[in-house]
Amino acid sequence: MSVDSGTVVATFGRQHEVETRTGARLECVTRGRRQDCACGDEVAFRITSPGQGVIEAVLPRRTYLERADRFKRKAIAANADQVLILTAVEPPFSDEFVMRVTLLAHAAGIGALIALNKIDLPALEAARTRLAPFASAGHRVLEVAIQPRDSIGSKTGAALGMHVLKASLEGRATVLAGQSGMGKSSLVNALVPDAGARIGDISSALNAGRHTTTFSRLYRIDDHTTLIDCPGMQEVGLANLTPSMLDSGFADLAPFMNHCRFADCRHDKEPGCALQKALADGYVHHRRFELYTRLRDEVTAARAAAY
Ligand SMILES: Nc1nc2c(ncn2[C@@H]2O[C@H](COP(=O)(O)OP(=O)(O)OP(=O)(O)O)[C@@H](O)[C@H]2O)c(=O)[nH]1
Ligand SMILES: [Mg+2]
Ligand SMILES: [Zn+2]
Repeated sequence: MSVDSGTVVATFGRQHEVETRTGARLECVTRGRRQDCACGDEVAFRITSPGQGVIEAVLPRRTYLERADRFKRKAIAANADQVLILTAVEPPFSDEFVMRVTLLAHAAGIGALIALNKIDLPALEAARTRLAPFASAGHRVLEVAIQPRDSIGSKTGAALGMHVLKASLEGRATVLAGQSGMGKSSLVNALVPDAGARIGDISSALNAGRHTTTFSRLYRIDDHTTLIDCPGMQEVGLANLTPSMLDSGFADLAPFMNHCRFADCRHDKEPGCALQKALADGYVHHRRFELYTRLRDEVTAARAAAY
């Protein structure tokens, strides 16, 4: 049987859905147990029976986004150009989650764009304030209302900010990351009309019956624009980062760290610490410094344990 190439468009554990060059879909397994492939991968496959195939090889990747705990690296997506981190006015998002994903993008050498969703809700200012440090660190922060609601919670009105968001996805492969309830499925449905992604209703009583997506999927927005939805990113381990990647990933703090008296400054109580001085002088947010030290300690501990 001949070998052809295609794109991995969905992963369910060890099962992968491959889109062939003619647009057909095949259910595929990987050949070796160690073969790891991710949504977005270009693969060489062989058809084994109608609708089924085997992935023979993963073709060279342009980029590879992954996360890791101290035991295992986990693929997120391959060949992506950027990550879109979706946050929302409500429910509250974790700035630590946002920071972790920007660091994974940094480690993969791709950009991270942030969108604040649900700007129709009243707590907008507080959410903006929490995202301000990311804008200072050089990330683009867009504001949208993908599926605005009225005061009694019915879907109403036109979406806001979608033209700008669409323009920033145009022509790129984008990984969509965000905590539960931020509006990822709503975004997929807005951009890919036949996607049919399930939209959970976080406001429903006790969150009962809420559908959460459990596998990654690549959606085609147009011929040269794709969106990879990656649910299940609740844990964003950074064990694959080196300490220097972490430092440079904090783009707002890194310039100060380079001026500490000691090259191995821990930015704690060392004399001549430029980062502590920047903090005291108000050039650095306390929250950013706190996040930095926490994530640095995690990265250092994970490396000490695993490598
Ligand atoms: N008020 C308001 N609600 C929105 C907006 N966009 C989405 N929602 C609602 O937010 C809730 C969560 O949206 P989802 O798209 O299911 O969120 P998700 O990120 O896919 O969540 P998980 O699948 O749990 O990871 C739904 O009830 C949406 O209708 C918006 O712009 N404004
Ligand atoms: Mg969802
Ligand atoms: Zn220092």
